[in-house]
Amino acid sequence: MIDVEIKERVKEGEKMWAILIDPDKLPLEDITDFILMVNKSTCDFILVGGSLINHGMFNEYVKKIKELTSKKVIIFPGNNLQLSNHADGLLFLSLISGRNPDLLIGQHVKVAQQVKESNVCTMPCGYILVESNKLTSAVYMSESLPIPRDKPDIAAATALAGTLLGLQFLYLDTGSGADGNVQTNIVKAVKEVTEVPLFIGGGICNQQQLESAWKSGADIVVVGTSIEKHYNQMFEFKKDVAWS
Ligand code: 1GP
Repeated sequence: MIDVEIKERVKEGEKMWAILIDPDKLPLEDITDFILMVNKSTCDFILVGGSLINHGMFNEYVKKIKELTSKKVIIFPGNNLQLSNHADGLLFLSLISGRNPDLLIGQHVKVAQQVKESNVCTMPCGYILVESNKLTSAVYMSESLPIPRDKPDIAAATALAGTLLGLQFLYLDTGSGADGNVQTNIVKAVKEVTEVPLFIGGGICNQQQLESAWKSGADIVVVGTSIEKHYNQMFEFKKDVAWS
């Protein structure tokens, strides 16, 4: 199961990265070429999801990706319609940085039975939005306030509360296409108080930012927009680096 695999790899000290695909930005007809490139990249996982998906073909989209790759596919849902039995894992996100009840528990209630009946490995994940230099879709669509960028203590307390409630993964995000990554002091503060696998995303666009996130405590760094704009950029991200 992918949840166990990630926990073991994190325990062994491995640093990983994932490519995020937003089905609204990459049309189904372009997916074959893109995934064939992803297969040659060093990325560990493929995440699929978005804050706003206008077509109703999410399941078909994930199925197609799985047919084209042996990399594990994890759903990173923007809402409860983004579900597919073809994925290896589902980040079952609770937006713990916000106070919007629908994203804390409401959508989960609506989809719980369907998730239980699916074959997908459910990964309970505390999703924490952090302020960046501009308003991102994730912040706007979630109707929630992000954690202020200069408040690592609030981020740490939020992460700790989430793990004490039993969440097994954490995801710190400034949102897709953010102007500014999650600050290193926030990542460090969260990593100091929790041991669960930590995803980081938002505005990562080069190897230096990837390594900086790993160094400050991220276990899995997620890259979406910069690769979506220039597909070849995926080959610039390396894993075999002396980052520690
Ligand atoms: C967004 O963390 C992801 O939720 C990835 O962000 O698209 O900015 O890389 P980018």
